[in-house]
Amino acid sequence: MLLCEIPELFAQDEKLEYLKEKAPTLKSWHLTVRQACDLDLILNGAFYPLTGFLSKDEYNSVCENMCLTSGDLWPIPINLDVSENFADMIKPGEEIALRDQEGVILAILTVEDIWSPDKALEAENVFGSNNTEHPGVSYLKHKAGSVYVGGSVIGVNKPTFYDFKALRDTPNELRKKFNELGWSRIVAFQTRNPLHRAHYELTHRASEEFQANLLIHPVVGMTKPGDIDHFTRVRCYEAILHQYPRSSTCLSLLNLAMRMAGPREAILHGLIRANYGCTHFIIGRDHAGPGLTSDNKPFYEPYKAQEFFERFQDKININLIKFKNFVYVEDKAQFEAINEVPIGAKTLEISGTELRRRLNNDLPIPEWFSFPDVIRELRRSRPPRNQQGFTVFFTGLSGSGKSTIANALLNMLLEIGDRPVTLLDGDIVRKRLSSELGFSKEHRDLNIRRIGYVAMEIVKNGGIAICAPIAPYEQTRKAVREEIQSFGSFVEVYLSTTLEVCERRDRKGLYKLARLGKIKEFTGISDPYEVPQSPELEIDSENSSVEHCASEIMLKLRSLGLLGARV
Ligand code: PPS
Repeated sequence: MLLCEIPELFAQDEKLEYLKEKAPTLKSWHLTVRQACDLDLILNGAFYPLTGFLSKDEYNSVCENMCLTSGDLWPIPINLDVSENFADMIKPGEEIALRDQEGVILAILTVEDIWSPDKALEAENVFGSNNTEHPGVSYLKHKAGSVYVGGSVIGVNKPTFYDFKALRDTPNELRKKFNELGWSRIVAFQTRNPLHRAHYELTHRASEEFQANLLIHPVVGMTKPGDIDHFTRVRCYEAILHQYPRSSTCLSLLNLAMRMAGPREAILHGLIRANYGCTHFIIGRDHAGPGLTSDNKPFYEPYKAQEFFERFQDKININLIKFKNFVYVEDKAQFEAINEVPIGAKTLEISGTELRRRLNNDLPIPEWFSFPDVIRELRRSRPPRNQQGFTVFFTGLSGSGKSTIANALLNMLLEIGDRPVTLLDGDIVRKRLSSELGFSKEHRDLNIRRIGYVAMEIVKNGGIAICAPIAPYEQTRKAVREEIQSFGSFVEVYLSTTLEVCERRDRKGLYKLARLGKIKEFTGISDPYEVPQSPELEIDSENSSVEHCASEIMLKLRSLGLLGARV
């Protein structure tokens, strides 16, 4: 039986012309990366039956009962979160233009309602947790705007992608491809990681056991912070595609923004793959799970996603294929599901953390674990830690010694000369990057975010960024840390030199003016400084020389493996 087309939400012909004329006159919302992914999948039918961003009633129904107001199963709220400022500018019934980061108008949304969600309740319902160690909860609480806007959308421009164009398919493009190939049984494999031999075995077996063609369908939208970037992963997938039977395997990329919501997300993944025309869907041990809490407890119990999926199976138009974890059985020189391993047999496993450790330290990775071509790609994009970029982020009161020590560190690292080094000193940044900003909380945060952004770009490209602002707020420092850690290490150095000492030094005479009330909002005097909760290093510069402080930092960097053994 041929697969039919799934409804897309793009305007056509005259209506399209009319909307293109009208769109530039509307108020605009610039989509975040996550919203751009969501909109893409709403418009192209991957999120069918959604017709827009959820309205308030639908949102409540999805959060509480996992269904839309129509009764259709839908597990994850897909919301347009905006700032309070923007929300104040719009009203129900109004049309707004949704633009991508470059300003291209992708769609028009007709505002149905505007409301402030109860995020704690949403987190509990959707993620089963309010713990911000969960990346989905953290995004919800720290990144998502505080107001949601619901309403239907109509597409005016298709999003453009310049990478791996040939591998990006909409549901209808893939359905057409399956029809042309004569595929009617298709098993989809969802992944946000490179494929190693265990994944290869599992997918191969699923396809053989269920006599189904295989769709390798990796997520290239947003995955868990810290994951391997999709460029590297797709090169890895391409590198091993030839291992699969060519006539029954297909690789296609999915522009999904994952929430890491485990069981609920497994259902979303199943619904999406059904929309893509697949008949079977593989779910393993910890599907879309974010891993462990800091107390080593899993956010979701092993195989919980499988159980959950089974409960709703009759409402999902795709068959579940359950798999146990695969381990390598040494005596048999092959992979087996953990429950089928002969008693007493020696098994081998390499966890994601262990793999990262080996890549970071340039250690061997055995061939039973992965394919040489995959490892080559991974090593290319993730050089050992002592060749990666990193950030040293100083924080402390004015006069605590940040600039002086940062400058000494800069010179010590330049002397080594193996990576480019940039110093983003507080004063200099305020002249060159943030000259229009003052010292309110909002402006300080913006200043630190800018520094963080530049540092992230430096680290991404293999350089060393030394940042030396006051950075008085813990939450902002944490946000910058998270952003940078996706690309390299973040070493926070807290200069704990006391206010008394800083004030006694008063090298710039600012404390005096602050005490006289001539400088307002002065950190430590009339503005807060939040002490870092877990910096990598704490230094009190009162009784130490600059050389000593800088060499302490060098020792720390060495102990973290960030400096080569012989430098
Ligand atoms: S922040 O909070 O991180 O944005 O501050 P930062 O950009 O590092 O501050 C840079 C320098 O500005 C001087 N200065 C003040 N500091 C704190 N509070 C107030 N109100 C203020 N006004 C001016 C101060 O010299 C900072 O430099 P350092 O090197 O810390 O002395």
